[in-house]
Amino acid sequence: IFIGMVAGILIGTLLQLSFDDSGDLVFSVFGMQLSMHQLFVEGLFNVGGEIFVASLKMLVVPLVFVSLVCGTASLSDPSKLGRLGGKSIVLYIGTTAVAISSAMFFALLISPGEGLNLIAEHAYEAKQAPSLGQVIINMMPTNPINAMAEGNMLQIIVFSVFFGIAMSMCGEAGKRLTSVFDDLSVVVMKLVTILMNLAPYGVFVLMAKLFSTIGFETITSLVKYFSVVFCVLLIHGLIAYPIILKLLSGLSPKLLLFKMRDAALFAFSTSSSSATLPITMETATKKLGVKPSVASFTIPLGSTINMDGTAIMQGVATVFIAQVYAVDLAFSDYMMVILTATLASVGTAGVPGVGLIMLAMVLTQVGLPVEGIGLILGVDRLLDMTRTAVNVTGDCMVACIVAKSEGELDEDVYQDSAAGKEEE
Ligand code: DAS
Repeated sequence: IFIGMVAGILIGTLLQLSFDDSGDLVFSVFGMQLSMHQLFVEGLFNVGGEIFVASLKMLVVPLVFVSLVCGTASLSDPSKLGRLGGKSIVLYIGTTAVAISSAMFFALLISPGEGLNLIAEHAYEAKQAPSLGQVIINMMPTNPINAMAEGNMLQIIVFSVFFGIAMSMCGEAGKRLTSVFDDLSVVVMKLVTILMNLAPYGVFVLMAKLFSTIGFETITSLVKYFSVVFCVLLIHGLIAYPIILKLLSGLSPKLLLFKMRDAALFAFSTSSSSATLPITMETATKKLGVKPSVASFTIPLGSTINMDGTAIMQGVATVFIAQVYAVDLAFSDYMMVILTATLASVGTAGVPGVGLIMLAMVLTQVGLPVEGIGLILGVDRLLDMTRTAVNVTGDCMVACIVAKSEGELDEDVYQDSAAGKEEE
């Protein structure tokens, strides 16, 4: 997968440079006039990339529903579910608060927006995000089929948990259904494995498309902002997470990061935690030894409410925009940013660019101009890729901590650096 990604970046960059130098070479194929851009960027890369991401997303709803029903039904006592949920949510919110606090600390230290008189070139339409109360009400599905059709992750989780609990209370009928769902789970996970084999090609076309169209010049005007977000993401993923994992579970951080690489590369390539969900689930269960009863709950929940990488971007962007517009934020404003960004991440799904919708909420909360988002839009795609990889890593880390604390982690698998390879 890594080779596919590097090859895609190289080919994409070369194509972009060739377009810049010699324009769009046109040649005739069977009498049709085709340009390089049409053939490769709009053709192979765009179509291939869209199909690959769509195939990943195709598995998300069946995977979450089937594995969560199995996982919930297999829990010996439903009260365990309460503990799982409580621990997961506390850890998700806690790591997000740590993420945004460190982001604002470094942003205030380096002041990326100081002295910049940038004008927003990109217009940005702020979408109104729901209030926390509305988010909690929205979690209850009025129509579970509709929730699945829309891919409403929180509603699918709620319905699956209720269905699984009811199944475990239905004696023989429940046992028969549980074995059906266990078999369905095997088939869905096999689909994930098949997709994993196509990953190098999918990642190649995604990266080639992106790097043949991304404007590098936008990065130069925002190099300080870009660097601060990128560095804090690395600090959070490579320093904060290992410390938290070691402190709370005693597990080896090196092994977690090593085994996360495929899922992180997927997240980086697709910029979507929810599209990466099937790979994250496979990583947690087959490579890290998290029992399906825990992974099937913590991973889907995390892909929706746990977005540490996104919170980091929001922390830096808020300070950056305040500095560019020369608005002095008080300490209480920074506290409000931490609270708003932490809660905002609960209500938004893991799809590309969702971080900007939440950023609009945060800026509004502290009275900063939302059009300031237009200043950073140009470099957001590359940062979205990196922060999605951090989001996904945080999901797996919490799954390991919760599983270990519940005695639901197979440490032999966790310690085995080759675990999960036989599947590929
Ligand atoms: N792309 C989002 C995700 O899937 C993160 C973001 O937009 O910040 O996690």
